[in-house]
Amino acid sequence: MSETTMSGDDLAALEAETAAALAAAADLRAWDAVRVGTLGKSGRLTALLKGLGAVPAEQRKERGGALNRLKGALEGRIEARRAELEAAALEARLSAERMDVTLPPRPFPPAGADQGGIHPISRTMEELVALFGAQGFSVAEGPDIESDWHNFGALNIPEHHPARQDHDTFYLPAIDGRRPVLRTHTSPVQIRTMVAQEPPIRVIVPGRTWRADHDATHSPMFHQVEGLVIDRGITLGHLKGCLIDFLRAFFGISDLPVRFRASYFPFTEPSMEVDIGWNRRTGELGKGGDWLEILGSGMVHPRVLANCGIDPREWQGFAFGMGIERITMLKHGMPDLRPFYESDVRWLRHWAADPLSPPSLAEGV
Ligand code: 2NM
Repeated sequence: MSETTMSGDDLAALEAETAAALAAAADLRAWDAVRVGTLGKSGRLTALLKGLGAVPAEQRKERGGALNRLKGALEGRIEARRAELEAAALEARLSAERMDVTLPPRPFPPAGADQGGIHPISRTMEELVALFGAQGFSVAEGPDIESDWHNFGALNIPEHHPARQDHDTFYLPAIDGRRPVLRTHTSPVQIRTMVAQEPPIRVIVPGRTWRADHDATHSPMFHQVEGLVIDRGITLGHLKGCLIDFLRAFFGISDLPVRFRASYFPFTEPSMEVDIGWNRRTGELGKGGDWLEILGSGMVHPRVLANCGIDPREWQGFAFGMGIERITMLKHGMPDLRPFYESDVRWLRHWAADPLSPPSLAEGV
């Protein structure tokens, strides 16, 4: 008997065979082969439908109806199996890619591994970003090679100031009669920020700085972080609160004594050195009875604001600056500045921070 004259039993057999083939199809590829072999251009059901024209006219209506019912049934079975296989594939992927987000961080360094770590300068910079970030500061960056105006002139540093003399500043060969400098502080970035942005401004500027100075406590290249806040009605009270909060959080001493002492900088008026409590004999920070100078600060000089196109009658602000090597050495009790730049793997291994545990305020930086 040819396919075109297949009996009702044969249709039932086609349905049963297709159902068995679908059940045996273990993945979507095998499923698609069954679908094509049944409903495709040369599929078994398609061949039966094509043969309908050859069926004697008196049987054709009944035969057509049976084929259409079979077609509906097969389409239903094929679709149901596709849904089943897709759900199984998703389930397999979900369980293969499962991870436990409650696991504690891996220990650092993992046993036997020679893993990299975060350099203490970088770690301190990350902590500064986290702590000042929590006070609403964003981070600004600028070039190491600066114009005289950005590094000195705009900051109200007069022509005769010792910082301008060659023994402090690295000058580069003149271009069009102007000598570029390697920035001696990160303040030129605050200048660039004030020139480019409308107040209110709240930025910190961590970065590399350069001075022609080299001994046990000075390196010709070192790092600073400076901060700048410009808004309406900013006072010395804001400066003090900001820096006291920062120092106590950074050193992890909630009652760390902090003292503000009148000083002088050309770019701030009034200017203040900031001291923290320590014990001179043991080197321990806290209520040790002695004072240690830690940073410089002040209210931004109105002339500096005006130099940057900001009206000092409408806007006021404070700024501060400190050495990153210095606060890092104090925080960790490091005795010597020079190893920071020597790339001695033993020193790095000893002082490196865990790359998998970035500073967080919740745990204390
Ligand atoms: C310090 C101390 C005091 C300072 C001032 C400025 C600017 F650009 F706003 F004028 N930037 N940084 C500043 C003030 C820096 O470092 C010891």
